[in-house]
Amino acid sequence: MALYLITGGCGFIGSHLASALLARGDRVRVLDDLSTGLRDNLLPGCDLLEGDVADPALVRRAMEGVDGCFHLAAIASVELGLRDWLGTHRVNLGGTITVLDAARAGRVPVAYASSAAVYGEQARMPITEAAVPRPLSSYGADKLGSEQHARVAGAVHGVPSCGLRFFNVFGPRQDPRSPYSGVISIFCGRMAAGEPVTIHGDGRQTRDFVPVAQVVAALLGGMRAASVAAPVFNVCTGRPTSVLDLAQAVAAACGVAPDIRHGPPRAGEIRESFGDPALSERELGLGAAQPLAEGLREVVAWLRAGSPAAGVSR
Ligand code: NAD
Ligand code: UD2
Repeated sequence: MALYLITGGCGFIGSHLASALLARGDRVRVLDDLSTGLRDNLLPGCDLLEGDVADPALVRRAMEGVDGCFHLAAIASVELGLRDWLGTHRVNLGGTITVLDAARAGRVPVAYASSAAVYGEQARMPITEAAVPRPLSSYGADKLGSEQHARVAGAVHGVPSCGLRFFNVFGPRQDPRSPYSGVISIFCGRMAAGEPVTIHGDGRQTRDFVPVAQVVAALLGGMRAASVAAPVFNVCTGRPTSVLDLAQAVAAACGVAPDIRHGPPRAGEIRESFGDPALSERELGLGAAQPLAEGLREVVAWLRAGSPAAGVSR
């Protein structure tokens, strides 16, 4: 039985990871400031250290005696990065360096969340890990910075790590009320309530929507693959979906006719994004991801069952 630290363990992805670790008999310690995460997401048996992932003394304490650290705490929004550049940088890059520094003493392996946002706009689809990263957001730049610091942590300080470049993750427990949430939770929340949705721009931009179960499998594989060479992997399905098609698919999952409005495109919007999963399938042992329609039905069922996040405005 191993003990793992999950930073951001009260959040959407972190709480699914905690369930998986507990289910296989491991112990879980969570560090979270509850800024977007929910105390309700903390499973029985998990210890919570409440505080900031960029606080070195707290993170050192959280790291004591652990066999590995899953680092997920971040301000997970491109839009918030645009508004509060320095504040998000402190958490998104500063937090990662704090975690890597705390892992140094015990050479604790770190599997951490990077993002497809590191790629920015790419000419060739699907995007492979060999593409030259060109982030178009401060959020993406901080994720790329996290990867670079992980490389330094391995080469100079002997900290094993693995970076997971999640594409657009979705699933139950993603907050449908937050305007900074992922598009799927916003569309599902609004359509299930009979409300209109707004598409930013013409809706022909594409994304690679990954079910959260696939992300959890990638994190577990990433922990096994962590090394001082600091590898990074795409976590994606290889299947592009336009935002327009997504709106239709969500409407079908909700059993409603879609009421779609169009707003102005987002600043710095990436037009096309879908990844090549071949490397992560080979190296992390990932199987094919669940089909989108099936995953959407699970989100709608969770919302209709009275999700703890529904009704909570943060
Ligand atoms: P989330 O907001 O649900 O989870 C983030 C967690 O981190 C929350 O529990 C929050 O309270 C906590 N947190 C935020 N700032 C903190 C701080 N200063 N100190 C301590 N805890 C703090 O988001 P998520 O979707 O679960 O994202 C998890 C990770 O995956 C993030 O690093 C995010 O950037 C990354 N990621 C997410 C997606 C996606 O589509 N959801 C895609 C790519 C990468
Ligand atoms: C980026 C990253 C993703 C993750 C996320 C964290 C890329 C390709 N993806 O996701 O990996 O790190 O940031 O925030 O960089 N949209 C609408 N209407 C809405 C909401 C969204 O049209 O009400 C559109 C939006 O303009 C975009 C798409 O839906 O084209 C997806 O938006 P998102 O906010 O879910 O995620 P995105 O792509 O910014």
